[in-house]
Amino acid sequence: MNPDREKTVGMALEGVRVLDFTHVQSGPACTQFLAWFGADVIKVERPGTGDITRGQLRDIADVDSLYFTMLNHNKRSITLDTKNPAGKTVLEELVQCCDVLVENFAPGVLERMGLTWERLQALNPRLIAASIKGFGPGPYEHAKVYENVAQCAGGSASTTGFDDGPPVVTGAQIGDSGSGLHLALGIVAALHQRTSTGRGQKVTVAMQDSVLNLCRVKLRDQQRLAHGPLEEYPQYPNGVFGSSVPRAGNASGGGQPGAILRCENWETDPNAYVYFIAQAPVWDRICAVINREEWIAHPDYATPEARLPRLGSIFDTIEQWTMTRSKFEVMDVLNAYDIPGGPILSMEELAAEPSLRATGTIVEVEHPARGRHLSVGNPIKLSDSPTVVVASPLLGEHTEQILRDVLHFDRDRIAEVRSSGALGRAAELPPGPLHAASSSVETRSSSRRVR
Ligand code: CAO
Repeated sequence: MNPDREKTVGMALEGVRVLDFTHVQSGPACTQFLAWFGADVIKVERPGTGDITRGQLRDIADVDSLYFTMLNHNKRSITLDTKNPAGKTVLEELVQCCDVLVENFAPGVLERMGLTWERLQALNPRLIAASIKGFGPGPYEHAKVYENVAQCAGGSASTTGFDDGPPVVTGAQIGDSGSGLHLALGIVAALHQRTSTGRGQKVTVAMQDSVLNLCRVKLRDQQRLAHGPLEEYPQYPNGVFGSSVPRAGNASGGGQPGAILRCENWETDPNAYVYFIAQAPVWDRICAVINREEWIAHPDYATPEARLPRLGSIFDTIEQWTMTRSKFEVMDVLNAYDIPGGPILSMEELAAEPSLRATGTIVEVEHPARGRHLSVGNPIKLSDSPTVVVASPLLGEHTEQILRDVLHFDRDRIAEVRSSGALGRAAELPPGPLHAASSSVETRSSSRRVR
């Protein structure tokens, strides 16, 4: 790890310093994971505007958007105009004292800044240079890519939705945050390999590849299709299968038939539904619950094969039962019988869910400008490296601190860089509580993390 980094213990990635040259969602999601695990993540931002998401989808005027605050926890921010010669020099000095550089600019941007792989290696042979692009080498390698493009190009959209409708993109950000997660794993692997080789390496993730990886079971089904119809798909046995995997609606992809079924009050509540899995080993219990004991031994229903052509009417019958109860009452019964299923939970319900707050998956964070807001905390729980979620930095909040403590600039050097215009204006902290961030798991009484 970085030799001049002070020795600290307690977090999995303590001692790792990351030059975070990311923006929008995919890259920031990656570096947020690294920061949650204890890496010192230094976010380099353009003076004046910073990461474009600071100003996107704003709910409060002149305050960093939730889009930004929820993807940039636990980081420090330095403003640096990397097109200014003095700013570029500072950037290169940062490269020299970081373990990892992470970027997700459009193809060619880093090279236009002069930071080719060769230059990066010359500056710091131990550097791990990690990048997200929309596509890997191929026909679209120069394309700029956003979430939904990746979902479409990676096979998710063509396999999501209903057979009689158009392709559908999912609300889960599998292109952006999914790619960030893949990149974070690559970085951790490269850090581990460096401990034996002493060398850095390039880590690249294409959003198309990440989405395809998450759609792995659909490529499985594409190959199964060559050997006959996909019997667990709703198209079986009466529909027509073409040459590629069709959209399967809400049918389970896991080999057990499943469906989303209405519950009590579905007419007025758009989320009054449960996901019901007609798992073969508990078929007799399902029959008991819905008062259809005669199905247990009936030749039309007793085996999974016999049930397949009747799944539509079987789920209609089960739904007659689920519609008599709330989704939570249905869940109580299913859990009592060990029948797999899940309530359709709205964002409103998730935000209020006590168990998610207790584990720190939903956290309340105090931000100096916006006050208290909800965020999704670290979903990966390490018993020896618990995450404390800290508010995202204000634009350039740590500029001077980083120049002084990381690059060891003296007053004169800081003044010189500032007068060049490379740093922009220093950020002003608003009055009020200082940056205290807390989660329901662990509350930090100290203000901002001091490094
Ligand atoms: N100082 C000065 N200039 C800076 C700077 C700084 N601190 N930081 C960035 N810049 C400049 C870059 O040098 C570049 O300028 P040039 O084009 O003149 O070289 C520009 O800002 C950034 O360019 P960009 O093309 O990356 O940004 P964009 O808004 O046009 O495109 C995006 C955004 C996301 C489509 C593109 O970055 C991309 O395709 N990234 C890879 C895929 C990806 O991660 N997509 C997910 C985005 S989340 O939905």
